[in-house]
Amino acid sequence: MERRDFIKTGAFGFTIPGSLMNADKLKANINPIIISTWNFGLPANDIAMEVLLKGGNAMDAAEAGARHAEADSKNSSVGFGGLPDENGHVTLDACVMDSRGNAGSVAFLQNIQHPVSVARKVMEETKHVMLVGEGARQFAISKGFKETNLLTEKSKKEWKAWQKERRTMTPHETHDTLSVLAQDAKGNLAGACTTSGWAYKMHGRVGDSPIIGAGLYVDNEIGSSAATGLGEEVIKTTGSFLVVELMRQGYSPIDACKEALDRIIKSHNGKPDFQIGYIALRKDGKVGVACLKWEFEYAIARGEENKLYKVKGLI
Ligand code: SD4
Repeated sequence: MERRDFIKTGAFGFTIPGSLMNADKLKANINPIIISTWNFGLPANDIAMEVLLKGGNAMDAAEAGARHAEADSKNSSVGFGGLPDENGHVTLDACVMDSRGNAGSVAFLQNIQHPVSVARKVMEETKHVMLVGEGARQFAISKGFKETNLLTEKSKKEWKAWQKERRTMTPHETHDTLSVLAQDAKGNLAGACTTSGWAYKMHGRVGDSPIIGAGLYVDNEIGSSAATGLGEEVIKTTGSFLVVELMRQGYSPIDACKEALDRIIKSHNGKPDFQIGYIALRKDGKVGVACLKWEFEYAIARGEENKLYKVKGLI
């Protein structure tokens, strides 16, 4: 057998996509690029790109983009103004990952407007990766974060209306996580993910967004990926890690997103009734996006250009 064929077939006999041989030789893209989920990814991209164009690194950019959505009271799925859990509490999940493989995360955090920045502090100023609930809140306060009531009058009104029926909402009806993947002028990758989670969830519920490898994963050699949608299903498939690993195996960014979704489609007999979207950014600057159903919007910024795109669901 020729050596080339051997590599393609793999030691265990399964077929590996032909581009595998290139995956570990990816040449880093050095033109700053940002990709973010949903339409509020557009303003997040503007802010993140400003950071990159001023020479900031990918982590600074991703955090800045995420902070923009967290501060926006009109955005009912992230930070201030996020819809609460079934008991009326706004509980936030967020994580960050940088180009050196460092990670930080907070989950079930209350009364702190910028969970993404608390997550970054966990990453940079503690020996841990993840803090949750009251401990995360106390940590934030010790780092100078101010306590804020995150439940706006608008969100309170919607929650009160929901209480009359207490209908189970699916995340795609009410909720959209902001994930930001950034690549800076040195070609380094970083990402951030932030959400108030599934609207009217059980008190204490944590989704995929603060789970490293589920809501977000960054591997500076290969690429990065982030998820939005029904967190429970993303956690069960280690979604973002899977997308990055598939890119390592030679899948293109879009095929990696599709393959990760395909596994979910199969495990739901071809008929999942929820939404999941993945965004992926490969080290060479190539982007891929896919979603399960309906439509999914995402924004890509390259240099001066920042545009919103739509992708249709796989099923
Ligand atoms: C979660 N993934 O908490 C988040 C919600 C979301 O579009 O992204 N909805 O499960």
